[in-house]
Amino acid sequence: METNKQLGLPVGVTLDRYIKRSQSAFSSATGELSQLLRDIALAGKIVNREINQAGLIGLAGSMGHANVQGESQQKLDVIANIRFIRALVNGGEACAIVSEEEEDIIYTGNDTGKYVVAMDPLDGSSNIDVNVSVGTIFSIYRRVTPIGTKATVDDFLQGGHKQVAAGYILYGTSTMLVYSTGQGISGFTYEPSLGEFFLSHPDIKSPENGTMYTCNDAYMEYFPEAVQGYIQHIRERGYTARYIGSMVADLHRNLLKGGIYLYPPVPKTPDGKLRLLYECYPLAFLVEQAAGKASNGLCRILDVEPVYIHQRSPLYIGSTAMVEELMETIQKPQELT
Ligand code: FBP
Repeated sequence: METNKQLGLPVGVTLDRYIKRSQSAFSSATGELSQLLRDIALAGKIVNREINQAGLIGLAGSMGHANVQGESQQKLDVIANIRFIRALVNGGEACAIVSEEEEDIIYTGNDTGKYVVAMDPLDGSSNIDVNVSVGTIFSIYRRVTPIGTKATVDDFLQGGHKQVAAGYILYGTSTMLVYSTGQGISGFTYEPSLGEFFLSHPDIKSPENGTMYTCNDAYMEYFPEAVQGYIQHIRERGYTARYIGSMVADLHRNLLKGGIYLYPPVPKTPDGKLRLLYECYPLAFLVEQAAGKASNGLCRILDVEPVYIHQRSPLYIGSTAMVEELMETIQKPQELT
């Protein structure tokens, strides 16, 4: 017979409660960043519902034209963009937004807002229609322009170290929100019947090393020679390849199990494919909080100088030992052992 203890087991710590507790650790905290994180989580819940129902409510498929990056824009790219912008406009904490789906800075009308947000509303768009995991990536900065004035590009080009928070939402076998405010990184799993994110992965630490590498193998012959050498070398060591083609899903797997994600420069994208402000910086911030590493092949991603809002960068990110070995190989290719 069940004891009282077994009945009514706690369901867990909600994201809301966790944000509140984290905020109380900072006497100077005013709650605005907390509210911003809640606004992003709310938009994530709505986008999650629309992704799940896409095939039923005509949300699957392409818009039939390209986005500002010249990539085919999916209907869900547009919807996710609308949902996150609306949540940030209504939330009132963000004064401006940079989105992968928009050429220019989006002004929310909240000039009194203390924060700006850079985001990739739906990453891995090529996988949306085939029911493969996709994600949202966000990066938050405290503005440098005076509160009450119109934000400027300077608020976005502060550099990766100036992020006050970053995270991703993974729409996968379950939907998870993983974020950091610079005091470690935790993951929350969405419970749709309660409409709540619950703490499921407290204080994530990425394994120091791994045996999995993640890259688009079709471009191997175009990768820098040292990178080809490194991949050939770890293959000989018996490492395995995993590539979903949705960076958030690939990164999340490697974060928990150990591994390295590589998107080197290739002739088609000589500066790298991935965008610095809303893909590389936030994921580097998170992975470093989990004791991993992220580089552009020459320096830490967080040290890369931002010059313009849709700037691209090569990206090598994941378990410390793997990224370090790759960096050594890039710096001294002849010393592959
Ligand atoms: P989007 O944000 O436009 O989806 O682009 C990023 C991305 O889809 C990553 O998620 C993924 O890792 C990579 O591009 C796939 O690129 P490729 O199709 O060249 O392998």
